[in-house]
Amino acid sequence: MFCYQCEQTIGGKGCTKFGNCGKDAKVAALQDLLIYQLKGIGFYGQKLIEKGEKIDPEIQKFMMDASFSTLTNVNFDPERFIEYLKEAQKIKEILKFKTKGIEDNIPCAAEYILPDNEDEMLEDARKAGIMYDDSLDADIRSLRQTLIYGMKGMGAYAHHAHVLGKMDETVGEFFFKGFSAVTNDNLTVDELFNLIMKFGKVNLKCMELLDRANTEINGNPEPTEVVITKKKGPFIVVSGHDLRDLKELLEQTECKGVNIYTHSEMLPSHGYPELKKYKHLIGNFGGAWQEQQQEFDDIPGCILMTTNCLQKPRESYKDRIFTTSIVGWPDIAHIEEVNGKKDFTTIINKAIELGGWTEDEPEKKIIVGFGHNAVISIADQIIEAIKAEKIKHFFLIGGCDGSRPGRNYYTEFAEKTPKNTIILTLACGKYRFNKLDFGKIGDFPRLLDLGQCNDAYSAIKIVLALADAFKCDINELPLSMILSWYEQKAVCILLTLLSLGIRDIYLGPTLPAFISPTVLQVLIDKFNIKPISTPEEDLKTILGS
Ligand code: SF4
Ligand code: SF3
Repeated sequence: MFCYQCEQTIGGKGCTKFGNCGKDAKVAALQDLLIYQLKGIGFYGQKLIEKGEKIDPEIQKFMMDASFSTLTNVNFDPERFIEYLKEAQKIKEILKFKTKGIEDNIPCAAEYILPDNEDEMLEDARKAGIMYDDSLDADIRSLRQTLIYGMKGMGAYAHHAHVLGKMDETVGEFFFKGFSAVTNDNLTVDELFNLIMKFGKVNLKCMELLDRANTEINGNPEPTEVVITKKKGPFIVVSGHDLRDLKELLEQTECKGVNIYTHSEMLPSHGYPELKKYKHLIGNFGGAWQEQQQEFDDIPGCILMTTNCLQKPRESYKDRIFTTSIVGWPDIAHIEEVNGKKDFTTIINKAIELGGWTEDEPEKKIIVGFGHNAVISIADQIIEAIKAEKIKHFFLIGGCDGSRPGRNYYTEFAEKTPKNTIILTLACGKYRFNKLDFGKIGDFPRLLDLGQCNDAYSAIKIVLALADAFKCDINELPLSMILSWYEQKAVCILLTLLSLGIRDIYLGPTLPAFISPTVLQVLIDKFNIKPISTPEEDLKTILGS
């Protein structure tokens, strides 16, 4: 196997025998073969799009879901990948039939026929491997992989928008354009780079679509206090990013005496009016995803994993963790949608049987819910505070968490920011420091949480609104982006920020292994992207003192 798609890749180079995430060589091979199939589908689909034909929305959905399934920490179940592979073959044949007559330059991925036998699939997967063609130019490989990882991230966001009833043709069609492009040997480094910038803009559309889906259905997040301590009674902890799953579970647990806790990226759910109205959405449990094996150990309740990031379940909670949607782990109970509904009876009954915590902990709270609507509604006060020099600078500390010790940088950075600066947080990197007290500036808490990584659109909307208010370029704002990456959703967000021309982003804890030295130099030259150094040094560079 060879995989270098995430930040915890072994030795900062690539996982070759077993993934640090828990992915084994078999699943890695099946995922490679699935991406190969998506390239083949992309080729035929793009030909149809160029002829002015529409692609069936079900096929578009398959492209987003299949891409999402290969994202880090989502699905580890070989059976599910074999199903996807078979479905991919059927779709490819349908599209191939519709494009009858194309004879030249058909890529191997398009011509490939999936065998029935699993062993043969695993054998074939070798030629789908990232490093299979060792004569491929390093920069072309780097840019192709960057685009594929971006599309995996967008697959996740498009999936979330789709389950809430929203689809967009430009977004749906990009999967064909992008997967087709990575099979095209004629594309130059410049052409691939330009396509990646176009992708960044398409991903912005996708994030806007998801924001609309979340807020039209659940209302605009509003500042809300969230209990972060345990309450007596049976419970289910909901992890991941899927607000529809959370809502369905809240509906089905009403009056059942089962408390619902958010975990990790589900924390911002407490700010949505249509979710917080459920009194048994009782609080938030635990920290970021990489703490789950300790936090779930012997837990007297159930866990529902709705999306990434799932780690290998320990024996002590294997019988009480459930997956749903695209997420999967072999031999872990999976709740599937049937006729547009999910039946959560099994997990609810199991939670009741386990009995839950036996007493209340002394209560502690934090505040969430500063999405774009909440922040923009107090824009006048923020602008006044900036003009009066009460607020000197904004730091967007956003992105993923992970287990690398270098990630302490983000906590230390937040702690060292001057008292007259505001910290905006986004995604799961904040769980290391969001329970600390940063104080207030006037009426504003110094730490304002914008939401999940899925809410990156909020950050972009706020930045654009501030630039508009000050009649300046976004790069002239007193705002710095200090980003941490781990998986491929962070890749697509970063590409969107770059496509908007945002410069001087600080990126860590390490740089992606799939970025070649030449591509990195292009990013430095065009966007002045900077690897993080120390909090002191970076703060000094940013604030100039
Ligand atoms: Fe390694 Fe990350 Fe790939 Fe898992 S997803 S195999 S940890 S590079
Ligand atoms: Fe986190 Fe997995 Fe990236 Fe949603 S939950 S940001 S890592």
